[in-house]
Amino acid sequence: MAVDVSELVEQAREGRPRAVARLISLVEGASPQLREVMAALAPRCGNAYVVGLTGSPGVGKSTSTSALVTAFRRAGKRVGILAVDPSSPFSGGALLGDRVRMGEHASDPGVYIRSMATRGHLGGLAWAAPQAIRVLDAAGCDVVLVETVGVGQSEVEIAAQADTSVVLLAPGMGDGIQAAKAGILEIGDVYVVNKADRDGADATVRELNHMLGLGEARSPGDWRPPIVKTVAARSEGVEEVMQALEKHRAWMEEHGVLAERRARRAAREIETIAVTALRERMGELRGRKRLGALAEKVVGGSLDPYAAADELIAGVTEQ
Ligand SMILES: Nc1nc2c(ncn2[C@@H]2O[C@H](COP(=O)(O)OP(=O)(O)OP(=O)(O)O)[C@@H](O)[C@H]2O)c(=O)[nH]1
Ligand SMILES: [Mg+2]
Repeated sequence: MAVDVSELVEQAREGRPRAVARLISLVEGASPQLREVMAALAPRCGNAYVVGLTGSPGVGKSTSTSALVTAFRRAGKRVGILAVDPSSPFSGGALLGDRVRMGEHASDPGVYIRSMATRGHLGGLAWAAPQAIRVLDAAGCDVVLVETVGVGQSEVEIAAQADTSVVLLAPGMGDGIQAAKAGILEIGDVYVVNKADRDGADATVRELNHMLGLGEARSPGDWRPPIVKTVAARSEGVEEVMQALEKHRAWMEEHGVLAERRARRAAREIETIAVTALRERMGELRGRKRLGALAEKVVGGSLDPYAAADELIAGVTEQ
């Protein structure tokens, strides 16, 4: 059913949660009206500070997010929370858990909470999350917190979409430093060792510190990711995380890194949308046997594969 997009955008800007929810649903459902939505949102985007939180399942991302929301709210900020589940086509399960952990914010008009499943989308996480972030940004959120379960590639993807990436670890999970080897050492701007009430937190901090120091020598002025110990369940250490975020943001602004990251993010977003559109169009051509016809010519020797590929590309871009 067609929706009055400009009215929805207007209502979202006034901070009406149902309008924000509707807009994100249009994004999630890859609505044909998406172009219209994005065109209407564009002039209102660019104000939100986007913080990504990643880490293994159960490390305490939602609990930490909730504690951070409390801190940001105390500072008078409007906050959007996007819980992205890259492994599931349904977000119901994650949502239920988060309702419990984020319950205290559910009735706060200055907070939007949204779960999002990205599997099954062409382009997946890289495509869907930035669009939802834009909705929250345009709706006047000063901060958008994006929680993603760390399953390999998704960590890297979400880090690419955030202004600041927070990587969470917990002691005694065994896989913490293993995960670090798998690439999180490159993506964290701030590291949090949560569940510091448990044995082994200091060892995890030491190990992480050691691994972070192994990289090549940094030049003065480079960002050295801090490691913060927290007990998110008791809101301990959350002030330190807030300070680390503030410092990182200030450092990025001072060194032009924030603008650089945002430009890179936009470039990647454009590329993803273009590639997704091309792939869709390619699929249509395949459906219309265009590819099959070209393949027969190549088999028969009347066309070489390069010329056939050129023809296919021409078919993709022609309207
Ligand atoms: N002991 C202890 N438990 C904690 C702490 N923080 C969170 N927990 C508990 O750890 C469990 C998982 O916390 P969540 O915040 O749901 O973790 P998550 O990373 O969001 O989990 P997924 O979204 O399922 O990947 C919950 O039972 C929390 O109560 C902490 O600092 N100490
Ligand atoms: Mg969670």
